[in-house]
Parts: sequence; C-alpha cells; structure tokens
Amino acid sequence: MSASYRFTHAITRKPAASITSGLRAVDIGTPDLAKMQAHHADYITALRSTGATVVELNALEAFPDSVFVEDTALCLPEGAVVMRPGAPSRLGEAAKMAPHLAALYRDVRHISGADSFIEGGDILTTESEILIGRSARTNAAGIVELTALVSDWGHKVREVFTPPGVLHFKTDCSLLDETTILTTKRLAASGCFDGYNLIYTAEGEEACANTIRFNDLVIMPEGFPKTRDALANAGYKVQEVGNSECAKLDGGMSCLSLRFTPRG
Ligand code: CIR
Repeated sequence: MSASYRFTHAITRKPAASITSGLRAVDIGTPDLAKMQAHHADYITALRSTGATVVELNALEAFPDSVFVEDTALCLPEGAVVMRPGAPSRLGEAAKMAPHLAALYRDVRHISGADSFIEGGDILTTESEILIGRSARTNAAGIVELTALVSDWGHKVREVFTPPGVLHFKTDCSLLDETTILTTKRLAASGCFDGYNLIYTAEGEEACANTIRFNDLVIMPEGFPKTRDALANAGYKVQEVGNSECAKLDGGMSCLSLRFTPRG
C-alpha cells in the first residue's frame, strides 16, 4: 500500500526573515535568508515533480523556526494531530497550522495536556507502526496522549529514544520504503529498528540521515556523496537539495514539510 511514503499532498511554510534568530544547539553561523529561500524553492520543486499538491503557507515572522512545519503536526490518512512543541518559542506554531489541516481533513485532533510535549520530528511513521523518540522536546506524557489519540484509527505506537545530544529522532533516520530505514549507526545501536532492513549513513556523513522518501524520490541534502551513491546503488531515485542554511539551525529535509494523503 506504501501509505508511509506515497502522498498526494505536502504543506510547507516560507522561511521568515526572523529565521536568523532560529533555535540552534551550537552556533555555527547565521543562516542567509536569500540562500535559504533558494534552497526552499528547490525543495518545493522536488516535491511537486512527483505530482503532489504542495500548499505553500506564508512566513510567520513571530515564529523564527516556523519554516520547520513538520514539528507542528502528525498527518495520517485518517486524520491529523496537532502537536505541542516542547520548545517554548515554538509552542504557538502548532495552532497556526491547525486551520490549514482542517481545510484538508475532516478529523483534526489536538495534543492538549498542559504537561504533554511532542514534536513531529520525533515521529517516524512506517508501514506497520509509529515510532516516537523521547527527546528533549518530546516527553512521556506527550507520547501517551498521542498513542490514545491515534488508537481508534488503528495505529500502533512504539516508544523509542532519541540519542542524547540529537535534536529529534528523525535527525538520525528516515524511512526509505515499506521495510527499509536509512539510519546512523549510533541510533541503530539502540536496537530500535530490529526487524527492518537498514542502510547506514556513510562514516562522517551522519548529517544526511534526515532525508525523505516522497513518492518516487528520496530527497536528501546536498554534499553527502558516499551515502548518495549507496542509496542510488540500492535502487532509489535520489534528488539532492541544498540544506546549508537550515543545517545551521539543526533542520533537514523532513522538517520542511508535512506529507500526507487525507482520506476524503
Ligand atoms: C528547532 O530547534 O526546533 C529548529 N531550529 C529545528 C527544527 C528541526 N525540525 C525537525 O527536525 N523536524
């Protein structure tokens, strides 16, 4: 069925000029807005090239990290769940996404507990389960609440761990197809992917683990030739997109979109 990587829709949000104040674990330089906009346009072109409808939302200056829309929601075929981001400066972004989801889905649910925190970057939806990494942004209460919200849609959640010092679970992994995951060795070492086929990022190229399978394409950040060639040799159709500016804010390919097929 390939519902975990075949999608009719994506939502993106234009980078705000305030992106220069975006959150980052380590300061390795200020992102260049014009360069980020050019990369963002290339990313949208890649999504659209697969035939998907891409809804491009306007920039939100009040939220510097709002280009990273993935963290605001979990989109499943049956409905969408609006997250409660664990970063205080990002909490309000989720409510800004809700009406856009309501325009495409009949069933939109919300993480609402005052103690529940969860960000989409910690959630990997595979063909058979939803893996959620507990992290500095996603806590046990958030995972419990999400598990309850998606159970009547028939989804099973499995709690896993995001390695210390890694922003999100998906910073270090991506789904490539029904049974295959691209991962760093440090994440796979936790045993969280037992039963899946794994392709490892090449030594020194761990920063490209955050890629996306979107319809026929694997969209990955530019500049990781060994992993790119390994994916191409494994039969994937790889499309590289510049990510130097988002990388300064710990962002990658998955963060920049919500990808889904709403069930009418
Ligand atoms: C943040 O720290 O929240 C942003 N600077 C980066 C968010 C990246 N999002 C993602 O991996 N899903």
